[in-house]
Amino acid sequence: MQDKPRTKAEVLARLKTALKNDERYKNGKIFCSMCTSPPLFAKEVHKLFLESNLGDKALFSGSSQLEKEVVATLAQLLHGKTAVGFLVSGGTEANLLAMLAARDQASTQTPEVILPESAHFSFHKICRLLKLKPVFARLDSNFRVDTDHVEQLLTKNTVAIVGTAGSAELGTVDPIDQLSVIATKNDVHLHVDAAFGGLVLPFIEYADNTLDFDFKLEGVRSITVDPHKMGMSTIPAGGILFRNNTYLKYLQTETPYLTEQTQYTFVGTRSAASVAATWAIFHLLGREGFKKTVKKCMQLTMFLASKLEKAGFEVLLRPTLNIVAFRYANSKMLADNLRRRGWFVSYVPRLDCIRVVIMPHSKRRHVVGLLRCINELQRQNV
Ligand code: 0PR
Repeated sequence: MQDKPRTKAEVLARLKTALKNDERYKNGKIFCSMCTSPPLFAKEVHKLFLESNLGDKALFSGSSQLEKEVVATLAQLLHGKTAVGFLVSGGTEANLLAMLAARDQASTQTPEVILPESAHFSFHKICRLLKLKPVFARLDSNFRVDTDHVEQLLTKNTVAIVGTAGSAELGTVDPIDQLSVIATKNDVHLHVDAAFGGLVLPFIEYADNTLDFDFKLEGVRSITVDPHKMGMSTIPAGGILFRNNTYLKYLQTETPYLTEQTQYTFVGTRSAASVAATWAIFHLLGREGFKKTVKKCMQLTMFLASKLEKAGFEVLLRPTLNIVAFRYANSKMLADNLRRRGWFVSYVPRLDCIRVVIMPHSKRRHVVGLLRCINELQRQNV
């Protein structure tokens, strides 16, 4: 820290330089992120609640009420009549709390968790932290977890089975209905990581119910659902829901000198700003608004997938959610070259493919621009 204070203008000038080096969603070139630009109104609401701390609920009872209402809305969307939960720092913390509850409700000293090979990398961190042994289940030809293999991997030490509703790499939804049957039969905690898909799937009408993923299924005990992804909210806004309040005791920590005597989240001091922003978005858009946004994303996703197919690329699967994955002779090189030209897509080494996430900030003209650049590189054979 320098000795003398600086002027606001000096400080701002330096900050603006930093901001210039950040990519902006509105430029439409970010196709590798699951976050997006929140509606302007949500950003304004965020600012109103900057000082409010959900780590001290009685001091900020208004904000605390907003959190309860956001959780109630999420619970309603996910058919959780008795569900309880919290808004947390993100999908990682949400998954962590679910795994903590799963581990501590079981009595084994050598806990194991069955994860699909496609599980988000947050589970790798969580397993290290909670000393859980990760056991990986194979995927089937549609990149969904092979439920026969899950069943084979069950042991007396299994404390949880994880299924993903909207995998980070491909946007696939595991057969949660079948996992629910297995979990119920074996009395094991089934956690659904719907960090991404949890605010997409409820707004798509599917012909069948094989994509059911929520508390409608009796084996599902907890769900991660993040407003800062397809909820379009400000960061940090993750969400964790439990089927009912019996799981809360595993999360509980005494906070004797605070205005409330218990905390359930991992993070202590917690901003209410993104909670208020989430509340605002839910009310501003309603189900209709979400349906419209999701529909636009899905239409653009299908448009991109079909154009890529026509151009001769191998599209790995018909998109379930708003993610397209495709291969090229040298996918890594194509991703690098796109990036050099300012287009941000992800290269997924595990599947040797390129992943394109179509978020609400992606417009048709941006997708057309991306396709043009891909086609150019393809023609130049680079
Ligand atoms: N579960 C799933 C299915 C996820 O996709 C993610 C994150 C998480 C859990 C963890 O959530 P948090 O990152 O909120 O803790 N998925 C994104 C991803 O890995 C995170 C992300 C978002 C990465 C925006 C980059 C980015 O620019 O792709």
